[in-house]
Amino acid sequence: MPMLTVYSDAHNHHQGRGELFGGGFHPCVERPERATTVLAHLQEADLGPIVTADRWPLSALYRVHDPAYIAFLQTAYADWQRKYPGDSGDALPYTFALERASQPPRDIEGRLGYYASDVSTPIMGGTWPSARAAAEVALTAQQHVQEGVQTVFALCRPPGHHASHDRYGGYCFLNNAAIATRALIAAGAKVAILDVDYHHGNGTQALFWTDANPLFVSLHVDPTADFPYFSGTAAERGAEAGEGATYNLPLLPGTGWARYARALDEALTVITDAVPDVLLVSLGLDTAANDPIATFRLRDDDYHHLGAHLARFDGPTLFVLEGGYALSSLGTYVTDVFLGFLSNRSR
Ligand code: OKP
Ligand code: ZN
Repeated sequence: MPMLTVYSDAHNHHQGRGELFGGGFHPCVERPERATTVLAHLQEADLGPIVTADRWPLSALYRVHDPAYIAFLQTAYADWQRKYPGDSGDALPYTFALERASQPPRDIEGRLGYYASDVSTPIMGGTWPSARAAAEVALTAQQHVQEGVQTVFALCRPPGHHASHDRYGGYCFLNNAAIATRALIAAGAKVAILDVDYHHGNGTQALFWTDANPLFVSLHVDPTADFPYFSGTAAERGAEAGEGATYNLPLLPGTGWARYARALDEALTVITDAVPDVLLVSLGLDTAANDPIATFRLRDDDYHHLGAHLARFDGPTLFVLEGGYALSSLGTYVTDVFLGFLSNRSR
């Protein structure tokens, strides 16, 4: 059975110069080549049609994000340029709202710190159009799922799973997976999210913390050891109506395929037991041994296996691209996941 991919070349407008860690400024690993190499490999593998995203109204984003936060994203760079005229560089905060006042401050640098969670996520003039386009890729993809396509890939960039109601960070601005999930739920679907990115999807978890639908299941590195540090333990299981609908499977740094596959099977058992109408996979490829910012040790062949395991769910499946920074392998990892998935599915 073929799959459908949704893409937008508007991701290209978001090209950060650098991110701060380790006491220095480093070229951004979250770069346009990520999406273009994945696209090129999908075209080459010929797994199904590739379509362009439709335009969607901002109301589809307001199901997930604060309108004031959306307005901030739209004007942040112009405000930054007004403060730093000339060659302004990327907008980055330097101080953060650890305790939030009821209103963001007036000055742009204060507003950046109010809405940001880290110094790895630069904003430039192209950030808003790219972030919006990524959300539109996810929205268009979920529309195709609603219309009966069984396997759909939202080739989103920038990624989304660290973005919450009114915070950006971890290279994420709009939570593409959550926006698609809200649209599916609004259409009556019971959704399960499986987040296989190396990093905990703290934004997605926060957005659905008190909701029974969707079920949120995540495999990621132990947050005591790596980003995002402040969420992702097994003890976090949701609250109120959402109690038990968050299921974290943290894994030690250095985890390889054998241990990973056991956790993946546990996750898929939790998901298949819940009998969702749609599975949304937050697909991060930064679990690879050669990823420049991560410590897991998945090897080339393991991405075919990962896809094959995911095929244990036999219903409509929406894949949303998250992280993965090994530029020379990323396209192969993605196509291998789909080759493994499609060859093990009955529809
Ligand atoms: C985004 B996604 C590197 C610092 C990296 C941010 C990581 C964001 C990951 N030493 N900090 O989940 O792939
Ligand atoms: Zn990641």
